[in-house]
Amino acid sequence: MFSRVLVANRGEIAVRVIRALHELEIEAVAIYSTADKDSMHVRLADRAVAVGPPPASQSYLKIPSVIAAATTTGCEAIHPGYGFLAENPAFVAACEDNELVFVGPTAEVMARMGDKVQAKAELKRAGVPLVPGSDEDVASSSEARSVAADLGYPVLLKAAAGGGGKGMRIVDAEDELEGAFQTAAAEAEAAFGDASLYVEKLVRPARHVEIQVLADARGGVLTLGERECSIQRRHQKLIEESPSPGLSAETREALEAAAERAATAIGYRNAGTFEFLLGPDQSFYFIELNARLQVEHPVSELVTGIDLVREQLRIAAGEPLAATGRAPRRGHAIEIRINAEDPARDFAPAPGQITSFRPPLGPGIRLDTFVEAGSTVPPFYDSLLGKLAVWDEDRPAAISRTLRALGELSVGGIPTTRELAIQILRSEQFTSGRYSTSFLEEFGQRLVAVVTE
Ligand code: MV4
Repeated sequence: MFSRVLVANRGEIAVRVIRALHELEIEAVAIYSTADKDSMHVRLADRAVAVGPPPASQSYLKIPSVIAAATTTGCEAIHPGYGFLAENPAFVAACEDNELVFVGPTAEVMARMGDKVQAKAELKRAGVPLVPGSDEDVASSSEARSVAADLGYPVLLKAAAGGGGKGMRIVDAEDELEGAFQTAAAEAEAAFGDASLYVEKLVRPARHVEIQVLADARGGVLTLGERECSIQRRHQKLIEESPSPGLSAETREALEAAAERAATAIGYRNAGTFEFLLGPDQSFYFIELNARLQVEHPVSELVTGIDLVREQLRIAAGEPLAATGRAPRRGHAIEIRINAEDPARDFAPAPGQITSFRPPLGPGIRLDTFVEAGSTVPPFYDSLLGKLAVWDEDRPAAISRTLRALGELSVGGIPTTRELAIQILRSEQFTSGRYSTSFLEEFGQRLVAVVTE
């Protein structure tokens, strides 16, 4: 196992990775921008290296600075967390060039899976069901129009270099295609430097269900069940849970078998997530592979008892998985993202100073956060303050316990999404489990009105 590892991230995920390192008796080296010099991850690490000024492009995203922080401190490996450099093949290559182990997949697999069209083609060959669509990039709006005519409207235009909803446009009818094509291509070019688009039939209503896997360097694959991620707003997930209330045991096994086949077929190594859309008739379609640890990973940890970060480190160190196949699981887990956002201002980020902080505690509660009373939340990064993850025997008990914990949580000084989460958990649509990705579009206004009145 490694003896010293660089944590190339900040915020709650840097704290989370440092905890896993310390439990394995590995020294943790933090990096920080000047905006984060007093942040919790810096204080919990054994050493910390300044990498630049506040903008991420000049600090956390600056590959030479991050690599230098690792080499000058004698680190053997780098854990990227999520976001920042976690899915950047050039960064993985830079690690390889400097004899640093990247805690994640190889640069080669990452680059292949980062191209969504190529990822779909490889998974199709592995026998994984895909949404019907153009199997290739469409070169022009007229080609998109001809594919869409064959598929039937509504269709979705997606960026080949994209993911997470950027450069995506719903097209309800042919007369909207030209405009949607131009905006989606421009958005994709601006966000990814690549305007390539592909076309898919729109699955609606759909649930967003993802399968967590671990894969080792010898081809061993363990699946850890699903996370239901349909409660989201502008492609930002707000609540995740496992198991999904909308999945039959047969469909769950089919999804896990598909993810296992896919991981094997592409030679995947690391923790990874296969995203699927689930139709109301239990039909399912692969959409994307997330080749990293995800924000919502605690949900899977709570139902399986497996520490995903510890397993990532073991896999990166060349150790085989202790078990493969299906991880046993028990009970129900719910995660609530607590964001520094103002419901009265359409959930605009609301950084600032936290004047008081009371974390929820007690049975079945886990809080992954980097803030405490007196913390300053800088305006340069995402608005995630922390994640409340709750476990209980079954879904109704987990919902009650989550509401109890949200009642205990108190954040003073800045507005948060706490109250919105309470309204969602109390809604009939959520408690019944009958919701889709349209949940907040359909009920968001009403719930926000309750919060802001
Ligand atoms: C879709 C889809 C429906 N049909 N693809 C969203 C992010 C990215 N990972 C893929 N996503 C979707 N792809 C097809 N063919 C629905 C989503 C989707 C979604 C779409 C609009 C608004 C909210 C959404 C939330 C989750 C998934």
